[in-house]
Amino acid sequence: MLEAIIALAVTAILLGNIAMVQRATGDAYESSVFGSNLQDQADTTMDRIALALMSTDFESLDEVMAAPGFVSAIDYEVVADVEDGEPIVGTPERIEFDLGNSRIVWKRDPGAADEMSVVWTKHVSDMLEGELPDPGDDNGNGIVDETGLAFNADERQITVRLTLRRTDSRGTEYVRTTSRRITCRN
Ligand SMILES: [Ca+2]
Ligand SMILES: [Ca+2]
Repeated sequence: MLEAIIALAVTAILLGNIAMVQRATGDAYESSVFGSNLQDQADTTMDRIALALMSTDFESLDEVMAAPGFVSAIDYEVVADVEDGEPIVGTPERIEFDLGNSRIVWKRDPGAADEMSVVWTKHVSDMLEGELPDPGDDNGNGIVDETGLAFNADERQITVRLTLRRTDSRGTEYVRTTSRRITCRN
């Protein structure tokens, strides 16, 4: 009888351990999926930004500041054609960080009656990873107090930095940051 109880107890402990291991594996799997989805989202958004800015005439981006300055929105015009060496630009477009809604919004013909806007991503961090609102460059990237989407100019290139931040149902926070240096068309 005692042996049977011990055997049962051992089995129960064993089963309990297996259940715990399975649960832990499930958690790890879910969090890795959550994290990699957020990374994919950051990469896809960066690809879209890069594609837009690559087909832009650098001369038209005069408001983009050099380090340690930055802008969190960029107005540009896509080069539609080149005639006698002069770029013919198309409709104005804008990529902006909507801080209040933590989103990046792309706009075509901003401010016009037929403005078109598309949300490129949600979950944008208020500040870039490691940067704090206190004065100074907290994350040591040469840009001061940069937002979760930040553009800055360097020679004829634009550096784009992006941080996405999202909390899962268990309260675990995921942060994914990506940056890219983009060479404009002209
Ligand atoms: Ca910084
Ligand atoms: Ca700071």
